Order: sequence, then C-alpha cells, then structure tokens
Amino acid sequence: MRTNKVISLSQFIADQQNKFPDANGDLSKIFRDIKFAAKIVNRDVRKAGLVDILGAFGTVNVQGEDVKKLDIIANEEFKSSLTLGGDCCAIISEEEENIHHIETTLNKDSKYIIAIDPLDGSSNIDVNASIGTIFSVYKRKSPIGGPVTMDDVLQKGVNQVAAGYIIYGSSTMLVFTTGQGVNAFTLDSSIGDFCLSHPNIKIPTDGNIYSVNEGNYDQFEQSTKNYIDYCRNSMDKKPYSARYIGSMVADFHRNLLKGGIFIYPSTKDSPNGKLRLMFESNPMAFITEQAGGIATTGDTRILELEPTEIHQRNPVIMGSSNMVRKAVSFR
Ligand code: AHM
Ligand code: MG
Repeated sequence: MRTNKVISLSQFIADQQNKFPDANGDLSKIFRDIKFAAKIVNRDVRKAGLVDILGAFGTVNVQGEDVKKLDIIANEEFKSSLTLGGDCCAIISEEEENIHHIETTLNKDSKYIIAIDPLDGSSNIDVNASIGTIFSVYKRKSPIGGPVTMDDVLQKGVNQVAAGYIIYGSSTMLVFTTGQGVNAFTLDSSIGDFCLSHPNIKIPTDGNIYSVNEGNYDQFEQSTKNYIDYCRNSMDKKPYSARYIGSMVADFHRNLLKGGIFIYPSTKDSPNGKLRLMFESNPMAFITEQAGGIATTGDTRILELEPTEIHQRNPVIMGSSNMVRKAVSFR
C-alpha cells in the first residue's frame, strides 16, 4: 500500500490516459521509452568526468558542428529505446540528416513520430554545466503501415501531441506537456524513478531575467539591440539581470520557473538564428504556451511556422508574456 503522496511519472501518465477512453496507451509507452533512455543518459552524463567520454569525437554533425561523444551516446540510447519499444514509426534527430525509419514487426501499427535533440547544449559537457534532451511527439498523417513520408515529419508545431525536455542539472528533471499544462518530474535516484515535483507550472507573466548571447550584439538587428539596451537601462523599473548559460534547456528552465525572456535572434551571419525549429523551437514553444507564456520569431507564432526541411532554423523570442510583448514592441 502507498503510504505517501509521491506520484511517479508512470502513474501520472496512466491517470492522464484514463481520462481519454479512446487512448490505447501508445503515448504512455513512448514516455516509458524516453524515461528509460533518459536514465541511461543521465548515468552517462553523471560520470562524464570519470570515464573517457569527454571531448570532441573527431567528427562533425550534419550542420558542420563538433560532435561530442556524449551526443552520439545519447542519440543511440534514445533511438535504441524508442526502436525496441516499438511504439513509434520514425525518429528525426538533430544528430542525423535524414528520417530514421523504424521497420520492425513490432511497430507496424505505430502512428507516432519523434523529433529529438538527444543532447542539447553540448558545448557545456566539458565544463560540467547543465545540458538537456529535448523531444516532440507528432502523429503521422499518412496511413499506418505505409512508409513514413517527409510530409508526416514536417508538421507545424501546433500538431505536437506532446513535447518535453530532460535537464541534467543539479538534479535531473523531466518537464513535459501533452497539451494539458506543464508538469515536471524530478529523478529520485534512490528509487530510480521520476516523481512529480512541480505540478501545473505557470511561467510568471513578468520577470527580470533576459537571456541572450550579448557577445553577438553587433550582429543583431537594430530592434534586438534596442530591446537589449532597454533591458540594460530600463528607467521604469530596476534593470534586468542577464543570465545566459548557452544551454537552451538550462536557460529556458530557469526562466520557466522564475520568469524571464529567452532570445536567440537573427544575426548578420545567420538570418534565421541558430536554433532548429523541429528540435528546439517547437517543443519549447509548446511548453511555453502551455505554461502561459509566448513564443514567437518576432513576427510569427513559432507553433505556426511551416517547416520545409528537417534542420531548418528560426529566430526565437520566448518566455514571460509581458516581457515577450515588450520585446516585440521594439520591432
Ligand atoms: P547545440 O544543439 O549544438 O547544442 O546548440 C544549441 C545550443 C542551445 O542550447 C543554446 O541556446 C545555443 O546553442 C547557444 O548558442 P551560442 O553559443 O551561439 O549562444
Ligand atoms: Mg540542440
């Protein structure tokens, strides 16, 4: 018999599923597979300084960036867990150029597609700062059983069935939404399970933290520079605090809990910014909106962007609604 009120992730998802008589449990199984891989990756991240898994792996990813060993390990772990689970039909990963089709007999009825950034913020691995995994779940559009098409994969963010992230920080947390608010679960390593620690998270409507790589200031559009100047010198309230780790999950997570704005804008060299729509912007935008915040490119709601390629990028302004509205007003 349960003697306290600890709610595990599995229990929470089962309870949510029971509210939908038509749910067949596939989404719960996907969470089971993500949770399993997250625990493995968590173990590897926690011993990163102890074993020989630090440092550049000597290859570059499809976007021409250094790949660390842990990126590869995390990618393999999530793919393997989701493939063996048999409850999704395809995966797209920030670490891979093309669709990873899952063709096992187990998944012949699978309707779900996963988009995953297995280890975001990987430049922080070597310096023991927080990193994370970001994921989205979509339903395929084409009939179950046939080949997954590009049209199935390139769906707008509004079509996400679920999205979440795992932050490997001072503790390990899994934060997610299925469109019914945002809940966070903290890994209790003594029992090996994620337990509900932050129910129904709402991002404060205002905050005093702005997160942007100000080292790129000279590269920004004038409207972005003007907003940053406002944050530095605001006369109508105490100046904001700048907080930027360079690890989106960590910067986002702090702002989600404390209130703040996260910006990765267009620059002269990268007019679409750096962050990827399918792997970073859409899942974080879904969580932001579900927590009561706003996520925009500055011109367009991120969840309404039409994807045209797996690895496309877009400018990002997301966080506390009043702060995002203020930032957009400078455009
Ligand atoms: P990655 O997917 O290669 O790790 O890059 C994404 C990361 C984000 O976590 C973070 O917000 C951003 O890159 C930081 O970029 P920059 O160093 O240009 O500020
Ligand atoms: Mg990334």
